[in-house]
Amino acid sequence: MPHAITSRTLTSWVGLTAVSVALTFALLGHSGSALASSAPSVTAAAAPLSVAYSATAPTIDGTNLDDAIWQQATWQPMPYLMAGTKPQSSDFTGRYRLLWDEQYLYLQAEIVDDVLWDSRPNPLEAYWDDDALEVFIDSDASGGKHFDNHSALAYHVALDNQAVDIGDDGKPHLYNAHVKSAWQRVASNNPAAPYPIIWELAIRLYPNNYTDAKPLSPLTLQANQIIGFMLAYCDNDGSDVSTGKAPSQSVREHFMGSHFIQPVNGDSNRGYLDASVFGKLRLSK
Ligand SMILES: [Ca+2]
Ligand SMILES: [Ca+2]
Ligand SMILES: [Ca+2]
Ligand SMILES: [Ca+2]
Repeated sequence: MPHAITSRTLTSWVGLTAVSVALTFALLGHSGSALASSAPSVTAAAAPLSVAYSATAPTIDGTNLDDAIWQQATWQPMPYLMAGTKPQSSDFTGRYRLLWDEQYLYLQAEIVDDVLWDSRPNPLEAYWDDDALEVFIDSDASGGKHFDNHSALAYHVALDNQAVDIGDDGKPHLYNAHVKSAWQRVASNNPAAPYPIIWELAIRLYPNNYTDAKPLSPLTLQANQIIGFMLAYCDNDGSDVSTGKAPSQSVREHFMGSHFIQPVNGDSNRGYLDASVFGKLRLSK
């Protein structure tokens, strides 16, 4: 097993004391950005989340929560701790909404993160210990082990908008053709504003038997398709650097997700291994 993966597995144990039941979100003090006041109970066993069809494709540019296209979609929370420690709302808070058309699953997230951290310039190195938006996709909701195959993918979208996952060879690879990504900070004249990030993705879905040796064409999405899905955020603010750790060795502080994962031996960080812990989406039209 590569050293990097060992580090990640160990990370999941460090400081993990309990699964968060729900975060109580603080209301954010800027227009149109009040996060949910309480988190619904979201579990992998819950009914599929209905995702609305959009006849007009949203522009992926990391702007505009008020875009009429996105008003068709319902905000969903990211309240569950999967590794590390539970953050204050000013440290991390996230919510997201989804749309689809025949070409893409679209995602708009609003992320509050007090410090943006990208200490490893190599996009293939310990990307989960830099800030990253992580999207888990299982195009046919087959579930099962996917660490080194593509029956499901865990795209770690980094601050440079590149998408990384483990390939069939057990090593990290870029899958930038699968995920179009853009993010920006929200400007405000309020000095107390959290300056959240609007992060937008357009995600291609691929067949269960996609391989790196024989990449297949993306799927044409269809109404009533059931898709395995989770969203997570790897939050590192570099706080361990101030206590002596080298930036290249710093470890993410919080790994927060959209779905409750039943821990195994105390470990809730199972999404990158097992697609059976994902939630489900139904494409509605
Ligand atoms: Ca943070
Ligand atoms: Ca990096
Ligand atoms: Ca699958
Ligand atoms: Ca951060």
